[in-house]
Order: sequence, then C-alpha cells, then structure tokens
Amino acid sequence: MAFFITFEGIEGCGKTTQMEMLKAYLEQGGAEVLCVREPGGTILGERVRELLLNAGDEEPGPLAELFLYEACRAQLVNLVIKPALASGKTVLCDRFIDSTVAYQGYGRGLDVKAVYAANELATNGLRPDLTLILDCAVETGLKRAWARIEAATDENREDRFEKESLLFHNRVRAGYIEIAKKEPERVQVIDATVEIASIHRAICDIITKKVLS
Ligand code: Z5A
Repeated sequence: MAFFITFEGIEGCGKTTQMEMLKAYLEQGGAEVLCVREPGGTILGERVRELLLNAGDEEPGPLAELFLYEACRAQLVNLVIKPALASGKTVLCDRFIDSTVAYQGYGRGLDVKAVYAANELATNGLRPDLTLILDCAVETGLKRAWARIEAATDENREDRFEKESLLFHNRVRAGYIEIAKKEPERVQVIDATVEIASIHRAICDIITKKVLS
C-alpha cells in the first residue's frame, strides 16, 4: 500500500540512519520503498542544495532561502513523490514541510503562517501520512553532525547550518515540538538519545500500529 513517511529533527538526530533501517525493514516485509531527501532528489533540487548548504560568498537571506527550499520541494513532489505513490510505492523522505516550519519559521523568524502557506503551495496539499521527529539535545545532534562533516571532503562540507548558534538550533528544536503538539495524529516524537537499534525498534512499533495494521 502506498504510504508517505517523513523523517524530521535537528541536525545529527539520526534521521538518515533510521530512514535506511526502516527501508530495509519494510522491504523485508515485501514493500516497494523509495527513499528521497530534501533539499534534493531531482536535478534541480541537487543543484539548489549546493547553493543552500555551501553558499560561498553570497548567503541567501531568509526569504530567498524559503523560496529555494519550496522550489526544490515542488519539483520533488511533482516529478518523484506523487508518481511513486501513484505506482503503489512507500515513500520515505529525509526532511519535508516541517523542516521549513522549524528552520525558516521558528529558526529564522519568518512568519510561521506564511511558511505553512508556502508549503501548501509547493506541495499542492500533499501531506505525509506519518512524520517521525527524532528528538535530542542540540549539543548531542551537533556533535554527531560535526563528526560527519569533518570526515567529508572539503568541497562537500555542507556545514552552513551547523555553524549557526546554539540559540538558533534550540529555536528549531522547540519549533518541532510545537508542530508535534499541533498535529498529534500525524506527528510522533521519538527519543533519539538512545542506541540506534532501540530507536529502530521504537519506529518499527509505530509503523506496525499506524501503517501495517
Ligand atoms: N533545511 C531547511 O532549513 N529548511 C528546509 O525546508 C529543509 C532543510 C528541507 C540539510 O539537511 C539542511 O537543510 C538542514 C536543514 C535545512 N540543516 N543542516 N545542516 P540534511 O538533512 O542534509 O542535514 P542534516 O540534518 O544536518 O543531516 P545529518 O547531519 O546527516 O543528520 P541526520 O541525518 O539526522 O543524522 P545521521 O546521518 O543519521 O547521523 C549522523 C551521525 O550520527 C552518523 O555518524 C550516525 O552514525 C550517528 N548516529 C545516528 N544515530 C545515533 C545514535 N542514536 N547514537 C549515536 N550516534 C548516532
């Protein structure tokens, strides 16, 4: 059955690790699964990703940043996510609309209602069936994220957000908690401070109840 699941949280919370583990779990059960990431997943999206995460001399301002994320999203939804869902695949997405609310709304301070409206426009109303927010302290996430960045090659550092202040990251984390409070039916918060295998088990339990039952 086609199902759309998104993974969210601050940097280094473990989204990508958990998405790959869930993909393997679902495939063992016979599902056809497609994993995508934002920003990215299309030719346009991957090019814009470079601008967004490794901006060089001219950083986009908050509004320009918002529209760049939404442009990537519109392209990904139309070219990849909708066709995959229509063909019966389960789609797992590493970040989606809630990242924009948390980062550009709560983090950068753009009007949160305007961010919701921009999301609606870019997705043409497509919403995830389930969103998993992996929650951990900002210090924990950044420590993990920096370890990944230090291991990357220079041209692929993607460290613009990690360089933001702890205050910024704490606003983003608080934004995610607000999102979860507003939409408890869609959004589940998961403790991301424990071992990778325990988080995977918690996610599989949620999937069994919400998706496979
Ligand atoms: N952004 C935005 O502002 N607005 C938007 O609308 C969108 C995005 C869509 C790109 O995200 C950036 O774009 C992002 C927000 C912004 N900010 N940044 N940077 P990204 O997803 O590409 O980048 P990220 O969030 O920084 O990804 P990440 O650092 O790769 O984090 P992750 O995917 O959550 O974690 P991971 O790769 O699975 O794990 C990181 C490391 O921690 C790795 O070595 C793991 O082995 C380790 N790990 C994972 N889980 C654990 C546990 N439980 N214990 C110990 N170690 C662990």
